[in-house]
Amino acid sequence: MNGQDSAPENAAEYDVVVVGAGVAGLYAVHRFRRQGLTVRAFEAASGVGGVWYWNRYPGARCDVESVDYSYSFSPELEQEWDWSEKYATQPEILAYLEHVADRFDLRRDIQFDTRVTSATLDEDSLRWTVRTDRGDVVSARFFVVAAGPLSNANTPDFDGLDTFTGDVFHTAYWPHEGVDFTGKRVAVIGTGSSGIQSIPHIAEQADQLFVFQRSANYSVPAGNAPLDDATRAEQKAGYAERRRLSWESGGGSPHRAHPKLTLEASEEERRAAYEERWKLGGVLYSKTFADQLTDQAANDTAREFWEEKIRAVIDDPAIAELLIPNDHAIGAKRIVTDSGYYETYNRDNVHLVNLKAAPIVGMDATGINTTDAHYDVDAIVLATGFDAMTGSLDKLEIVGRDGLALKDKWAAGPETYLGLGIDGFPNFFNLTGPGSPSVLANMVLHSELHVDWVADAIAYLDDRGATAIEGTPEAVADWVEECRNRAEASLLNTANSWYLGANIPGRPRVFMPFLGGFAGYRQIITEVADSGYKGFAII
Ligand code: N01
Repeated sequence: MNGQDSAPENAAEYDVVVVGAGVAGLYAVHRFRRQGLTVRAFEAASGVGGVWYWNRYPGARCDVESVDYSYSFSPELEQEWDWSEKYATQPEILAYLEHVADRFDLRRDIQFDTRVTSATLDEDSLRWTVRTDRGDVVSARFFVVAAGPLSNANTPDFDGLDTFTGDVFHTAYWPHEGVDFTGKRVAVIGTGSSGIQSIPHIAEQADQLFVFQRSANYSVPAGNAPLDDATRAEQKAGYAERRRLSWESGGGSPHRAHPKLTLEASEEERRAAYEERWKLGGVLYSKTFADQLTDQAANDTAREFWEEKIRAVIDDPAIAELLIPNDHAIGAKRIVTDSGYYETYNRDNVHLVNLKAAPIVGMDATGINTTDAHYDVDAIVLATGFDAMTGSLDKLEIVGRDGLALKDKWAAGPETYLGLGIDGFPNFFNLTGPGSPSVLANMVLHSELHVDWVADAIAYLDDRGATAIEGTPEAVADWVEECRNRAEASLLNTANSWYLGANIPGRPRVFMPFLGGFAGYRQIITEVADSGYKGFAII
């Protein structure tokens, strides 16, 4: 590719091509269209939903409250949709996104079962030529990737996996018809969110369940509950205030950290605060106090409280010992939100396999071999996560100025200005990816924030008769440094997590999300827009 790729003369032309019809892609289609732009979205799946289309494993559920994990752009939509539980299940979130697609008539601008394979800049016109695996070639002024930071599943290169004669499933590509494990011996590899959510469900069905754990994780019970009419009515009546608080928060939900720093609070206050967060459920536990993820001594107090709670529900102290992480601060990897995970190890049919003591050597026809045993199983469930943040982008051949491919430009780690601009890639926007709060924030509001920002930038160009917007190298360099400094001040930088690409062999170790909080980030990108896009070249 030479960076001069112009589309054939008969190629369809759009103002915007969007990759993906998940949470961000759906809103992008709606928002850009509302602005009078022509939009074409390409979606590899047969339906809308993105991660919520693919991740159908048993127990899949969001770890942000349903009332918050929903679009804010339409007050009518907020009022008409009824969530049935505090934390929605995958089928309910998918039903919601399907409703949104229908309600706003989005499907007519989405081409399903079509994967974008490349996007190449025509340096003369500054348009993007986009190709798909179905042979489409289209031309777009703006190329917007809404493929999501957690969409490229990671299947480790296990020796002999293809010789296993039983069934192999990946949590991220679960069969739509579901899987019946009744009477089966099942192995689950991986104890991140996907493993921890699915294990209790698989344990209930399977004859025997072997959980292969390489690293223990911190999980906090969801405290999930059905929502009754009164609660729903109260939530709907308070939506405006709830959203205001969310937009002004560190993570995009309306909850505030305790007013004191961890060690300023008395022991009694601290325990009360942890107890309250415990009841709230899940991932918010890592934000009980504002300094919990920057101060190791503060973090230790949260960890001790967590440990006490968890030991109390596991019958066998030796199993508890294995399930309690000893290699990272609590919250430095995303806290898992579970329903009945630790209690599952009290079942007779559940066996924890400690891969730290005996790693997996490989698979054979009948099961899994570790360095000290063979496990005969009928099915293997890979809950082994994602090549996060940049994995899906790498699969798209995105070629900018001078024929430079994005994956080569980012060989040492992703570099952006505000997560929204990349020098050499004018009019290309990657939504909710590296350089933005991304997965550290409520992804629905974050998607709206990014799409609105891009739509406003397009309007700004159009008002001035300009062709393109492009992050300058200086602004990119400054933002990369800003992101690095913030990461270095945080305990999140110290764990071997997918935030750093540490789960994928060969990936450079770079903390990818921006760690300045959702509200802080929103303020920065809003000020940049208001200043006439400082740090961007307007061409
Ligand atoms: O993936 P993960 P995930 N041999 O990377 C293990 C979001 N999400 O799909 O830690 C053996 O967290 C790996 O071990 P280790 C959420 O943001 C949200 O569970 O690398 N084991 C780990 O235990 C989440 O953080 C929800 O030592 C291997 C596991 O596989 C993110 O997605 C639900 C291995 C992978 O855990 C990712 O979660 C689901 C190997 N070769 C996901 N390779 C909600 O609740 C990997 N592992 C909304």
